[in-house]
Amino acid sequence: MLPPVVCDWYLFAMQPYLVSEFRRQSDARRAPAYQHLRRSLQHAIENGELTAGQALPGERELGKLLDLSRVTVRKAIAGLVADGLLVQRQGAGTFVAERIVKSFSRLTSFTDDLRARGLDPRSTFLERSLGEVTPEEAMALNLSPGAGVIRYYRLRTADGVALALERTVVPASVIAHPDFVENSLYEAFAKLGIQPARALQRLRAIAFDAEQARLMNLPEGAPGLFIERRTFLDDGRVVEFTRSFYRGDAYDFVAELQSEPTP
Ligand code: 16G
Repeated sequence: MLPPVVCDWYLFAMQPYLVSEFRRQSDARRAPAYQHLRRSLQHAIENGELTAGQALPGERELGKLLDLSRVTVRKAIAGLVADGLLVQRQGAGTFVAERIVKSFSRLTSFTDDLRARGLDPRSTFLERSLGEVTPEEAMALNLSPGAGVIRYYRLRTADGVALALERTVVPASVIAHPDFVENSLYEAFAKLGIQPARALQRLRAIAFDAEQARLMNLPEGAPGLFIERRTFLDDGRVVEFTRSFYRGDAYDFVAELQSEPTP
């Protein structure tokens, strides 16, 4: 008699991938086994072997498949849950996150966040210009009146779905020509050897106005998240002043909080 089918077909389909990826990770670097598994699962998500909403094999099956203890499997999964790539549902198991879970305390880019989920992030430039700093931008970027700035207004999509609108201002002393950013701002920074070190962010709820809703293909008044970010280099220079309007139904923002030490 055939054994009962306990897994969906894709779990079988992804097993050879996971086994060979786990071997590859283990051969490539010396690290604890849970880190190899964590990377292997992350790569499975990035490469679309596991997609949003799919269930992971149970801890026992994963352990058996890769010859790992349940403690090791649990540790790897806990790391991916903390990264927002996996979610655990009481009694139901572990799933690839459907909403984009974004850490409020990690300095990542739109491109980083979406690539980590196996999606294809793109920018459509609605505006791209060189101009003179406004008083408000000068305050945000610590620039003197008259300084040059590059302004971008981008529609951000992932696999063709609109997820955000972003208005970014960068000092012209950092990026000299508007065309230098092709798709990702942070990739352009990296090409210039610029490493964002920290950022200040504020977030509030908004409703998309008629024009934004049209661009995002949403009904007017759809809920959104407004996030303002000022990004600094190690030497204190501000390299970015961005106002992002993220889709409220697609993102969860998470932050790890610590209690104040008692004096
Ligand atoms: C994120 C940032 C935004 C930054 C952009 C760069 C938030 C809330 N905002 O959307 O400030 O400009 O990433 O992404 O995280 P890029 O490198 O893909 O252009």
